[in-house]
Amino acid sequence: MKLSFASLLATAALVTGSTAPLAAEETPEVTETKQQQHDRMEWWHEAKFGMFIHWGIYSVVGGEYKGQKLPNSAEWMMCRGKVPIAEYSKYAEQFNPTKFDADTFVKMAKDAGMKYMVITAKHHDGFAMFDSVWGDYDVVDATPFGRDIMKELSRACNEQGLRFGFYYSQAQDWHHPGGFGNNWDKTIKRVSSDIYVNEKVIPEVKQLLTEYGPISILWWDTPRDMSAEAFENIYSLKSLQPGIITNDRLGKDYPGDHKTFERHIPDRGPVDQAWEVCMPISGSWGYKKGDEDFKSTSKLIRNLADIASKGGNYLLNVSPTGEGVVLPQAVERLKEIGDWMKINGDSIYGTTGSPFKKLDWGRCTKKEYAKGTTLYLHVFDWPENGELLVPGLKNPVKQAYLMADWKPLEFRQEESGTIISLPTDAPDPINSVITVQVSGTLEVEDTGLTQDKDGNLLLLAEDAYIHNNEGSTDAKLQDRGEEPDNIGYWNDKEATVEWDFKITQPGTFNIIAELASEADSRFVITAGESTINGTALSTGSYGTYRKHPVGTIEFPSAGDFTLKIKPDSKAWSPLNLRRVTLVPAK
Ligand code: H79
Repeated sequence: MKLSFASLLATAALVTGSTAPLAAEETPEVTETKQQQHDRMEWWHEAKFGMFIHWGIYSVVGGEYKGQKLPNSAEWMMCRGKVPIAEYSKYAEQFNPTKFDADTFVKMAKDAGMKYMVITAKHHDGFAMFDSVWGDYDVVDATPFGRDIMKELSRACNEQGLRFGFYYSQAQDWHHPGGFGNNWDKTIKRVSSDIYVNEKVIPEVKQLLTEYGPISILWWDTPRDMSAEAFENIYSLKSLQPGIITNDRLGKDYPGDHKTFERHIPDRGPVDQAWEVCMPISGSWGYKKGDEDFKSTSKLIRNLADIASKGGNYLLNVSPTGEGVVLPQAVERLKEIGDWMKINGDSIYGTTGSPFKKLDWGRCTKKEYAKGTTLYLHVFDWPENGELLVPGLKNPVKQAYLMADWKPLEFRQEESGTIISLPTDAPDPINSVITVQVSGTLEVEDTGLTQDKDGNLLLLAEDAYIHNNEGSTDAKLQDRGEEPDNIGYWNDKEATVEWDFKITQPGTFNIIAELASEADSRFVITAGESTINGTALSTGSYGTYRKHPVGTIEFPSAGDFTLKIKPDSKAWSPLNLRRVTLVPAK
C-alpha cells in the first residue's frame, strides 16, 4: 500500500504527537506492580508453548545464493551473501506460496498443543509480510501472491482461539537507508536512524497494532543504539493493544515483559521474571534447503518439560518454504508432540517451576492450590528397580497415579523422601508423567549438596549450574564416560558456574579446584561474604588435570550458600573444570 507523503506524515504524527516528548497528562505514567504484570500475562504463563514462524522472501531460495549454499541461518542470506538491495528485492517476484493455507497452519499449531503464534511481520531484510503503509516493499504489492499473509493468519488464529503476535525487526533493516546492518550495498545513501524509525518502523508497527485484530505479543529483535526519542516512540505504540506482551529486545533500557533465550535453555530460569526460550525445530530459523538438523521428538518434548520445570515458556520455530508449506519432518514432530500433549498437557499448561533442585530421573512441574499441591513428575529415565524416589518430599501424599492411565500407584514415605512404586515398563519412552497430589503447603527438604562427616564439601561438574550468557551455548558439561565429567567449552567470559549447598559444620576451608588448561587463567570465586581471586597455571593441555589450591574461604555459620566461579574478563583462558573441593583448614 502506497500512501501519499502527506498522509504518511499524518500517520506518524498521530502516534508520535510531535517530535517533542509527550506531555505528562497525555501519557499518564502507569506503573504496574509485579503482581499486576503477572496478572496481565496470565494467559501467557498458562500457555507455556507457542509457535514461532520465520517466513519471508528469503524462503524462496532456502539459503542459497548464486548456486552457493550460504552458512548459518537462512533468513540471514541477504547479509551472508552481501546481496545488493536491487538484486534481493527481485526474490519478491518469485514469492508465490500457493500452497499456503492459514487455517491449516493454525490448526497444526493447535494440534501440537501450542497456544500462541508469533510470526515475522518483518525480518532484518526489511520486507513486510503484510500490506505495509510504508510503501510497496511488501507481500501484497511486490509479489505475485498478493495476499496479506498476516491478515489471514490473524483471522485464522482468532477463529481457532490461538493468541497471535508479531516479530518485528525494529533496528536491523537492510533495505531502508536508515536501518541498521547493511554495510555491503554501496548504493545506499545513508539517512539517520531517526528517519528510518519515523517513516518506517512507527507507521508499520502502528499499522500492525491497529489493522490486524487483537495482537497479543510484540517480539522485538537485535537491539541497536537509537535515539532516546526513537525508543520512546516505538515503545509507546504498545498502548494501541491493551495487555500486549513484549519481549526484552527493544533496547537495553526496555526490559519488556519477559526475557528471551535464543536457541538454548538456561540451567536455571531467572527468578521472579517471566522468560521464554525460542528455538528452531531444525538448524535454521528460515527455511533452508538441505537442513536436516531436526531435533528429535524426544528432545522437543523433553525441552518443553525442562523449560516448564524451570518456569519458562517454549517458542518453537517452524520454517515454511517458498511454496507455503512446512516440511513433513516438522509436521511429523508437531503431531507427535501433540499426541503427547493430549495425554500429558495438564503437566505443562498453567504449571509453575519445580520445587526440587536436580532430579536424577527427569523434571517436575507443579500447581499449587489453597490446601495442597499437585506435582507432575516427568520421568525421562524410568527406574530399573521399579521405585522412583522423590527426594525430600515431606508432605503427606494423598494419591499418585500415572497420567497415561490414571491407575493409582503405591507409595511410601521415608526419611529420604517419597518412594513411588512403578510398573515395569514406562508408558512413554520419552516422558511418562506421574501425578502426585499432596496436602498442605509444599515442604521439600533440601537433599542437595552438603558436607561429609569430616566436613569436606565436594562440588562436582555434574552438580553445577552452568549459567550461559544469553545467546551463547558455550560452557557445558562434557560426559567423559569412565573419566570424571567436566565443564568445558568455557570460552565465554560471561558464563558462570555455580553450586548450591548446605554448610552444617561452619569454619574456614581450603578451596581446591581440579582443572586442566592450556594457558594460565584467572577467575573469581564468590561465596557468602567472600571473594577470592583464583589463578590456574597451565597444565599443558585440556586433558591434563591438576589439583590447584585456590585460596581459603570462611563460612562462619551454618546455612545455605552458593559458590560461584566467574572468569576474570581480563585474564581468562578457557579451562576444563572437573570439581571444586572445600577441605576444612586445620
Ligand atoms: O530471527 C532469528 C535470528 O535471525 C535473529 N533472532 C532469531 C530469533 C538473530 N539475529 N541476529 N542474531 C539472531 C544473532 C546474530 C548472529 C550472528 Fe550470524 C552471527 C550474526 C552474524 C554472525 C547468524 C549466524 C547470522 C549469520 C550467521
